[in-house]
Amino acid sequence: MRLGVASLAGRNDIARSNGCKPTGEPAESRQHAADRDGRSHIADSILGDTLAKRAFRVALIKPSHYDADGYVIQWWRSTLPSNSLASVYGLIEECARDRVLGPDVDIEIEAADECNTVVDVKAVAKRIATAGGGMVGLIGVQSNQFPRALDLGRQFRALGVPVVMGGFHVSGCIAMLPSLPADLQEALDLGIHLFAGEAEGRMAEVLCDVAAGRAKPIYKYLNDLPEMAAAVYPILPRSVVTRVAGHYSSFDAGRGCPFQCSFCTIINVQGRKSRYRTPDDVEAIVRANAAQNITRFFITDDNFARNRNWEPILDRLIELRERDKFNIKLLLQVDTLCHRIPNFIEKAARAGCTAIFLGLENINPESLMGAKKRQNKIWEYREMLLAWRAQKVMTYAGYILGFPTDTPETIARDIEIIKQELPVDILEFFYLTPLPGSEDHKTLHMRGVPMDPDMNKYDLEHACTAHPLMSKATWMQVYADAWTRYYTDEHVETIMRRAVVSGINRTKILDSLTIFSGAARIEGVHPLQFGFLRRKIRSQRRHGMPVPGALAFYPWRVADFLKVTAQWLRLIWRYRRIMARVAADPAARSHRDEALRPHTAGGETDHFVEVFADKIPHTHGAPVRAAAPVEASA
Ligand code: B12
Ligand code: SF4
Repeated sequence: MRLGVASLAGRNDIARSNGCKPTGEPAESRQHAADRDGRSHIADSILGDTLAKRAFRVALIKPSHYDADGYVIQWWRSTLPSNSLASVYGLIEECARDRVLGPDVDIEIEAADECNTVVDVKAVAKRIATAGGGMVGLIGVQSNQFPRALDLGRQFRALGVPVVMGGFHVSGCIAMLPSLPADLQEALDLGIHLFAGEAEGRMAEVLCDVAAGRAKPIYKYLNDLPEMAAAVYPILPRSVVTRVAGHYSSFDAGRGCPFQCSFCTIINVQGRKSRYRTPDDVEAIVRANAAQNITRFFITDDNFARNRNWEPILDRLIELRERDKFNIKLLLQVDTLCHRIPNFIEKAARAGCTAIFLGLENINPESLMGAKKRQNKIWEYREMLLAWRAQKVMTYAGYILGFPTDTPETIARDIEIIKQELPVDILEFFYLTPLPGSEDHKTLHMRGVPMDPDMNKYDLEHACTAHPLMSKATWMQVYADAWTRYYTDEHVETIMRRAVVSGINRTKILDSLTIFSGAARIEGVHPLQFGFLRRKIRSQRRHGMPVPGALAFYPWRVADFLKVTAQWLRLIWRYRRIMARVAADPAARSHRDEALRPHTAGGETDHFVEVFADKIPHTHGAPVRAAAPVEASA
């Protein structure tokens, strides 16, 4: 029997008998190559006898990506939730509620974030077959996750399972490039359907098409961005959320950012106009999660400060916290001008914000201007960071290495300046990367400048194109050195002292320092991808890499595990001792240093701003330029 065709034909029946509107081509012409070609016997046995059932099972998988050895980066517990997964889960749940495949067809859903769950491809395919049909959705696939997503898609296609893939790689490439890149074409050749744009209001169409065996190769909705008000909201079952340490869930309170940073993909996919959820929707999200005993949220807006509805949303969250006693804790992403918005920081803290991510990106105005990040005004950094600190909110700042004028010396100097003069807690480093979907990527692509063809490396932890002043080896060394330079024991102690005197939660700062200091250096992964207890599955190796024999793999894995665990234990022990010393020191409660010096708003210029005085353009509000640059302190 021709399995995949049979299963699609079966769904065809479901879709037709239940009124999904047909959209064109005859079913046979729409079968992708992989359907027409021979398929494995497993597929035959899996999908064989199940067509009579009236259920359609959707397996949502958020792919991870590969480490340098070709093993999937996954953990017993991850540290950050996937909002893409929650968003798409909410949309499929809506389709299930609305019975979009007909009154007699149950839509069953399962969801897995590969960062914290090992995906058993055959078992998933079997569950889909047992249900009577369905599909796999590869969710929120970023460029660095595309090779892994393709490998998963390849395996599911070989078993005859329909696969649809969405996310920033698909959307970014289709939004910015004049033609389809080879990797997206490879996905199409495997019979994987691609979805570009946002799926709110479009998911029923996709499900109906897949169920009817008439899914389009590409769904393109990039020029038609859905409104967020009253849109279906992100949600995940508790069993999925609890696989994230700290049981954080997520939602986006809005999309779109007005700025124009040239390395950013977001503006080219989600647009520059602020689209936002209503306070009622946000309350509904909080209540739905609280009903599952989940009250911690990562609000994933790239820039919550530019969400035009930030104030009524925060007011509602404050009400839920203070009046209804929901123990809400928030993690927000904001920009470096947010302190200028009256009441923003104070209200964020009252709404439960305990930590923020912000894109400091660099302290050299020349680099910021070059990347069109004009809104980052370094002479306001200290005031902004102190404003968050005054509210006991911890700050995580992203710092990009590899702007055109960066050299090992300037980077070393700048990190020392930050340590001494800026009251930021956690600094995380990234390579400047031409991410598909960004203006930078498009420019290099159009000019034919070589870029690494391996998308797995577009994780901001690899040098993906040449730097004008540093060789690749030097740039890599600079990246490795940056972590070591910032997270010295001495500076870790200073950050702890600053936290104690500012009343920032000690456990939180200790845990974050440990993770951000160790993730890149011990595990070889960026802290944003970190989790607890690394898993390496022998058989889940990158396509094309040999699966090692058990006798070679397990002894290596045990040695690897013991080495890494010993390194972690040493780091944990060291940092705990430092914190104990700081906590016991009465002087810590009155600690002062240059970074904590109160900002008087009296027009004074910070020392580091003077260092860059000749690079600051004549922008409104910039301090008066000093005659000559002052010697840096590093
Ligand atoms: C939250 C977030 C994270 C979180 C969680 C990941 C997640 N996807 O939720 C964390 C912190 C883990 C993370 C990490 C990283 N991230 Co991130 N992240 C984001 C952020 C801010 C929001 C994601 C989100 O929820 N978007 C909203 C959802 C609804 O949009 P969506 O994912 O596109 O999904 C919609 C459509 O694409 C479509 N869709 C998606 N999947 C599917 C599947 C099917 C079947 C269908 C029909 C439709 C469909 O429907 C969805 C609903 O409309 C985005 C920026 C952004 N604005 O999206 C960056 C972003 C996705 N991250 C990015 C990057 C680079 C990273 C990192 C590599 C490094 C870093 N500095 O952040 C790491 C590595 C992650 C890893 N390997 O796991 C880039 C990716 C660019 C690219 N070309 O790949 C983005 C775009 C930001 C940027 N710098 O430009 N990230
Ligand atoms: S501020 Fe952030 S989201 Fe906005 S354009 Fe710049 S990098 Fe992108």
